[in-house]
Amino acid sequence: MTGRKTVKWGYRTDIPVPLDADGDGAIDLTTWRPRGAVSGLWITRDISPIGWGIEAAGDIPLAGDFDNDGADDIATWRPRRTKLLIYNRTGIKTRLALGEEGETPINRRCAL
Ligand SMILES: [Ca+2]
Ligand SMILES: [Ca+2]
Repeated sequence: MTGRKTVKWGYRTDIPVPLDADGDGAIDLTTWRPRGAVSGLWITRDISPIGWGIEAAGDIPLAGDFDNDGADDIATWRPRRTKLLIYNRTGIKTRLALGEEGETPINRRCAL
């Protein structure tokens, strides 16, 4: 199989979240590591980990270019409060009302 390679990445409990962290158009290896009541860790290759989102609050990780700067931002959707909690790469935090309890957010990126 040419053009493919296998890379060992993260822990078994990590949640993969495909995103383009640097805006170069290529997906960067990223996972969200749930840590109970402590902020979950966003781990992207070659970028310092970022603590964002709380597993114990039921947060669901997702990513998208919410500020339209060309690079994907990290976010979690908190179903109990129906809030999207966004953390962009410059450290700006935004909370948006979104959806209804019982819904499931869909990440627009595809890992393929
Ligand atoms: Ca990239
Ligand atoms: Ca962005």
